[in-house]
Amino acid sequence: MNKTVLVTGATSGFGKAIATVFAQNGYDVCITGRRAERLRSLKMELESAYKVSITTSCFDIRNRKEVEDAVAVLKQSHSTIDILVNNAGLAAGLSTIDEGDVDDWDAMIDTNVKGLLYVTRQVLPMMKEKGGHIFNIGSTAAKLVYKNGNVYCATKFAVDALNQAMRIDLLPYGIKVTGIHPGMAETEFSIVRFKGDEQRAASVYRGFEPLHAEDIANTVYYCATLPAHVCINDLTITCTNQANSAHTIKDAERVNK
Ligand code: NDP
Ligand code: 8X3
Repeated sequence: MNKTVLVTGATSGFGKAIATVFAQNGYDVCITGRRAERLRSLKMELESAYKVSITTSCFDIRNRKEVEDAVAVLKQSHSTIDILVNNAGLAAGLSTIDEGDVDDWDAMIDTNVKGLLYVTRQVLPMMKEKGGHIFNIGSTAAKLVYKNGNVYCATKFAVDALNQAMRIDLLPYGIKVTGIHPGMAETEFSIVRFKGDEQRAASVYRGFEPLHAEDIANTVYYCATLPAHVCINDLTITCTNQANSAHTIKDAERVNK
């Protein structure tokens, strides 16, 4: 029987790439997100390319009842979830704390922190018996606050704290917990942050090669396939032109172009 991976936020970016790499390697994958059409087309694409079963589950991770109902449905078709990738998340806006939009703050806290907790709480009973592996997608913003990043960074610091807490609490069950902390990656992340302004979003990555979603997917897959006694606790991954969340250079600034 194939192992099963549940990936939140699989309609785009990292989540879509993570679902794809696991399907390529023979895992059954449960894919979630709010955009039903994207879930349907990814299911068709992966099932026609690989001999795996893809289950779609469309819900808003901020809504506790929707999360509970969705995982209850998954339980009817899957006795176990071997790997949970808590990936769904967003940044909304970029401004000083005194000018921040409170609705943006709610969206980030509700999605990046509370949504991750809701899903984890519901999935854990499906993992505790046999052990498993939880990946929490944090960020370089979980390690160093940057200007105007305030609440987004706070949510990712919270994810980092939850990585540490889960690792302690889940030791008795043989559940590995890995925090993955990517730097700048050109997904739909900045389009969402800048509310659909694609030009502003593209300008974030101009002049250097950022991470690609596949770089993170391959890293998650690597961590997931290590021997049973080995757990990578925490990984920070940036493109070569980025040192941390506050220091990135353009290719033109490099001395050895
Ligand atoms: P994308 O915007 O491309 O993907 C975000 C995913 O999250 C989508 O599938 C989206 O699905 C899902 N999502 C967002 N809100 C909700 C919600 N309320 N309910 C359910 N699903 C939701 O961005 P990335 O792939 O870049 O982001 C993935 C994760 O990586 C996030 O946690 C982000 O903070 C983090 N990250 C991103 C970095 C980057 O530079 N790109 C760097 C470091 C971390 P849908 O809209 O269909 O609901
Ligand atoms: C996403 C990358 O640099 O906007 O976490 O914080 S950044």
